Amino acid sequence: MVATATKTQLVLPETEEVEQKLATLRLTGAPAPLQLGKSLDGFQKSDLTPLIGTEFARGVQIKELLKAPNADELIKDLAVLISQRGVVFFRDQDLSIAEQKQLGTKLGELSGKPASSKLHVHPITEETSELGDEISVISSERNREYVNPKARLDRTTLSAANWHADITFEPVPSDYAILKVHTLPSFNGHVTGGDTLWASGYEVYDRLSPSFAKYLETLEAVHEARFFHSIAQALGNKLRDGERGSPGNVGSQLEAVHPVIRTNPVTGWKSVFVNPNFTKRIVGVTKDESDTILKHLFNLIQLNHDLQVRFRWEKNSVAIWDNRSNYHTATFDYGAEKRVGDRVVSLGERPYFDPTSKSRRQALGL
Ligand SMILES: O=C(O)CCC(=O)C(=O)O
Ligand SMILES: [Fe+2]
Repeated sequence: MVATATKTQLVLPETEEVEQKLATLRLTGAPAPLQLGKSLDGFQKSDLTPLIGTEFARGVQIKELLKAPNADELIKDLAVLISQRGVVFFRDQDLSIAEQKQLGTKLGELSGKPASSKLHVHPITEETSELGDEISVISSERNREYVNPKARLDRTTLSAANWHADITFEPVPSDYAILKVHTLPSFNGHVTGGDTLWASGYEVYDRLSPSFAKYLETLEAVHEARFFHSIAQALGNKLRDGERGSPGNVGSQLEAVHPVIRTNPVTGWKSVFVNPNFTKRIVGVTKDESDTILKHLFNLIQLNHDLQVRFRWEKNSVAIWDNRSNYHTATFDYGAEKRVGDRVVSLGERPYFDPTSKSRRQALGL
């Protein structure tokens, strides 16, 4: 059973418009968790760690899955697999932008996302973007454009500060994201560097004591990303304040309130849903309490390498992850070289907490 989305109060006055839009939308996902079917059984794949990450064998092409006579069954099972394993990898993909967008759309549609949730348009995507509104180009060169060298001493030197789930500042955040990296840095003559790491929010939940978990289940937190205003300015782009893939994602406030513990509608499992990049404040407690609780939750994400997986990219590797219950972070261990990829982020349901849902370990009887 999936509970209806809880009503949350956004904190800025101009978000009233967003609140009204949200009230008109049906924003829950599938009525019950989905079972993983057998359609992908014939494809060779291996789990990269016990907790998170599965890699398909070389030769499996997403393009072929999309074209297969049982494509809907395959893509639905792929969605369930991604939601269960957190992130799934494919090598050597011959995948066009159109196919990447088609997959981004189908993963959510076939696993029960609300009809009003489409592909996300990032607030800093330029209006004349070559690959279209729904593609974010992840580019090392572009990153360098908006880093102000004068602010060097104000930036953290701790790489683990950048763990996040994508776009949680949106009232209707992401279900899945698909990143294909086609240009990679090299060192000593071979491709290396720029790995990405993912962490399991399901396991973060499972590391809480039952009484603390129960308390966190009553809380909501503010997610905010107004730093994108200055990035858009530095890039010379107008911030996208129209509909960003959902009628619920509009305006320039870039702020939302979400439950601290979230139920994933596809698996039915609970996860911790706060992240170091975007979550600023737990609502209804003192600032000191909020800082202390968030610090502990961020530590669980950042300091537990046994709930993380690290992926070494090759040219045209593809990663697909579930943003509802996982975190990720890039690695900037390369110099002036180019690293470029294309990313599609799809939108899911309005985050909710279902008190009857189970933790991952509970559900798997671990
Ligand atoms: O560049 C990467 O490895 C990941 C960047 C990122 O956070 C994303 O694509 O959502
Ligand atoms: Fe990201």
